[in-house]
Amino acid sequence: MSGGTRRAIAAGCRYDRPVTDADLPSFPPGFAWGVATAAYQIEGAVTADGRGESVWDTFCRRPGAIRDGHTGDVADDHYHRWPEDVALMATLGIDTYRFSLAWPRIQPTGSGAVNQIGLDFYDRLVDSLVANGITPMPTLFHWDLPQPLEDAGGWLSRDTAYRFADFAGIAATRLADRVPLWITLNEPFVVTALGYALGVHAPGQALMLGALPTAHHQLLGHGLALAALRAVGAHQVTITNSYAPAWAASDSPADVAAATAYDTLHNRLYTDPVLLGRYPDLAPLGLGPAGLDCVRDGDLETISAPVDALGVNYYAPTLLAAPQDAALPFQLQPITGYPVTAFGNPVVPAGLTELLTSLASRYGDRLPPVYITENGCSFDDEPDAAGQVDDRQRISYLDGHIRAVADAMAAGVDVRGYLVWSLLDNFEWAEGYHQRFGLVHVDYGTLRRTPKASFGWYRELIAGQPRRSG
Ligand code: IFM
Repeated sequence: MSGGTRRAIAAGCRYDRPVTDADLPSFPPGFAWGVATAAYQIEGAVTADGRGESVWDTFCRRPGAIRDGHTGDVADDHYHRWPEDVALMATLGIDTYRFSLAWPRIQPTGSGAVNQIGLDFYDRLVDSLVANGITPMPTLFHWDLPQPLEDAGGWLSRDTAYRFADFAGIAATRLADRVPLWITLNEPFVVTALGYALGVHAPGQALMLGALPTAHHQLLGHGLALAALRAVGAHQVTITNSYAPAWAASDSPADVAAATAYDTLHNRLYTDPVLLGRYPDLAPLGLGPAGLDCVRDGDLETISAPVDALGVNYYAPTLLAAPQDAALPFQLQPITGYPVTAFGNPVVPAGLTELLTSLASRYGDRLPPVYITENGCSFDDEPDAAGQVDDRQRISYLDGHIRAVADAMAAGVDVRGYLVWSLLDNFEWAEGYHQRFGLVHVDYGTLRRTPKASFGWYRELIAGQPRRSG
C-alpha cells in the first residue's frame, strides 16, 4: 500500500494513513509482532488474593516520590479486566505478548510460601493467550521486588539473587509447558541507576556509584534464574536490557571520555558479562576492579551461561558531555533538532539501527538473535469529541522505528521480533499516569479502554505481514 490518505476503520478506531509514502518492508515469516506491558504498571489489585507488598507500593507512599501522588493501586485494573485486554490483543492480531509476573503476587514475602491464587492468575492468562493464538513471553522481574526482600538489603544483598532463582523455578514449574521464551530481568540498568544510584525509582536509594553491587547481584540473579528455568524444562531464556547510543557532545577528548563512560555504564555493564563472561573495564567510570569487589569466583560462569536471545529496549539516544561536578563522570545533554515525545525524548529512529548494528559489531558471533522487547513513545493522547484518539505522532514514531529495524536486518542483524511498549496507557513509574504510551487509551476514571488510531495502524501492519507457518 502506498501514499494517500486512506481511511480505515479497525476495531472501532479510525486513522488516516499514511505517515510516509513508502510501503513498509516485508519481514520474514515467523517474525514476532507484539506488545509489552509490566505487572505493576497495569494490574492494580495490590491487596487482592494474598498479594504481598512490593517496593513500588512502598515507594508510591513516600511524599513527593511520584508525580501528583499517583500509585499503582488500581492502575488499569488488568488483574480483573484481563479477559477484555486479551480480547483487544486478539483484535490487534499480535502473535506475542510480553508481560511480567508480579513476584509478590506469587511469593508474597519474596521467599518461602507460594500463593497459589497468584500463580492461578497467570496460569489463566497464559491459557487464554494460547487459546487466542498469542505466544506468552513472561518477564520474571520488572522492578516489583517484594518489600521484605528490600528490607533485607534488596539487590545490594547477594541473597536476593538466590531468592530470585527460587521464584523463577516456581513460576516456570507451573507455566513452562506453554512458554517458549522467558525473560529473566527487565532493564537492570534502570534498577541500579534510578532505584539505587539516584533514588528516583523504588526503593529510592541515592548511593551514586555505591549502587554498583546491585548490578552484579541482578546479573547473578539472572544467571541463577536461568539455571533454575532450564532445570524445570524452560525452553528458551533471555534477559532484556535497555540501550541508548551514547553520543559525545563534541569531539573534545573530555566529551568523548564522558560518552565512553556512559556507554560502559548503560550499554556494556549488563551485556558484556552475559555475552562475554567478563565485566567491561570500569576505568572510564573512574573505578578500579574494586568497584565490583562483590564478584565471587564462579559468578561470571553462572552469568554467562548461554542465552537463546537478547531482549533490546530502545527509546532514544543519549548525548553526553564532560561533567561540571565530580559526582558522575558524564553529564547528560538535551538532544536538539528532532521531534520530542511528551516525555521529552528525541525521536531518532536511526538510533535504533545504529544500536542494533553496533551490538552486532561489538559482540560478533556472541550476539544471539535479538528481540526488540520494547519500543514506543508517550504523547498527551485524549479522545476527541467523537471519542476517537488521533495519535498520528505515535504512528509516525512506530513507522520510523520499524523501518529502522528493517534497516538493521538488511545490514545483517538477526532480529526476530518487535514489541510495542505498550498495549495500554499505564502507570509510568515516577511520572504516575502522566505519560501515555498505549496503543489503547485508558480513561483512569472509568477504566474504559479506547483503541487509538495507532492500534488500527499496527493491526493493519501486522495483517499485511507473512504469518508464521504451521
Ligand atoms: O514504562 C517503561 C517500562 O516499564 C520500562 N521501559 C521503559 C518504559 C517507558 O518509560
